[in-house]
Amino acid sequence: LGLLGELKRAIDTGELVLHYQPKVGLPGEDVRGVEALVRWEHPQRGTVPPAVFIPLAERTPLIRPLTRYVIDAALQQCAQWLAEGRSLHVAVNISARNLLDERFVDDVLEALARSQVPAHFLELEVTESAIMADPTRARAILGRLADLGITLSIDDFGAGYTSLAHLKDLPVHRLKIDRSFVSSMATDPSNALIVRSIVELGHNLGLSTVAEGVEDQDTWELLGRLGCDVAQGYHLCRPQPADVLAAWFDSVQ
Ligand code: G
Ligand code: G
Ligand code: NA
Ligand code: MN
Repeated sequence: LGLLGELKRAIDTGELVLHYQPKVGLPGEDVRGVEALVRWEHPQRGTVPPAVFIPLAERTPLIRPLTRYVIDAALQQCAQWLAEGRSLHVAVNISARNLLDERFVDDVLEALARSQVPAHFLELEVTESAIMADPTRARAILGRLADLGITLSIDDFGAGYTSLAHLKDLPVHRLKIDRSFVSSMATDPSNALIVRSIVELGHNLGLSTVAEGVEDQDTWELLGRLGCDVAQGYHLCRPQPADVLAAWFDSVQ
């Protein structure tokens, strides 16, 4: 079996596991939700990072069952948190190919029905490049997802090339500022200026802003001064399995 064949098997055997990274509101430090990040616990190769197998799956129809698996697992975890009294929104990354698939909205609806989780607890993160692959079609599918009450974020914002003309017409709710600007903004004034401009652009368009890749306290404080709404990064918490995160949730409550 090649890696792709093994991946196909891995979806059924439970070798794909989700880690979750908290998203924290600024400046109050309230936990808003988590981003689900998939990992492949391969019996021989060890942990295979998503940067290796997601691009592989994205070039094939396998990305559909893979994304379905991730959405299902994330919503099951969300349901468990809700049952424990933790009101956490869960964000899942989706691929360009998911967004171009006629069946994607139905796949999401079925996963919501299986989990019994209300749609507004689900967030989908889509990169700029996935949207720009076919902006008209992306707008239509994102519109249907938004109508269901799902929160939509543009991931890695600023790193791609979303035209502002498209941005103002997209039915999205959040901009996630690319971590290439965020992680060095405390020491690099031009990156701080870019982050500030994206926060203002987002707010002017009625979108909330999320900074990813927050790695130190200076960056956290600067983001607060710039009016950024939410932060995510190693400074706050690394992506971890849900059982490990439980202790972190208790420690910040
Ligand atoms: O978690 P990590 O930094 O290794 O993730 C690397 C990349 O893989 C990121 O761009 C992230 O968005 C992507 N990724 C992680 N999990 C998923 C997933 O479930 N689906 C998709 N499409 N991408 C994912
Ligand atoms: O492309 P996407 O934004 O989905 O990527 C999320 C990835 O970023 C995850 O794989 C996660 O492991 C990684 N990540 C999360 N926080 C930080 C951080 O503070 N610094 C860096 N360098 N990477 C981070
Ligand atoms: Na993401
Ligand atoms: Mn991102």
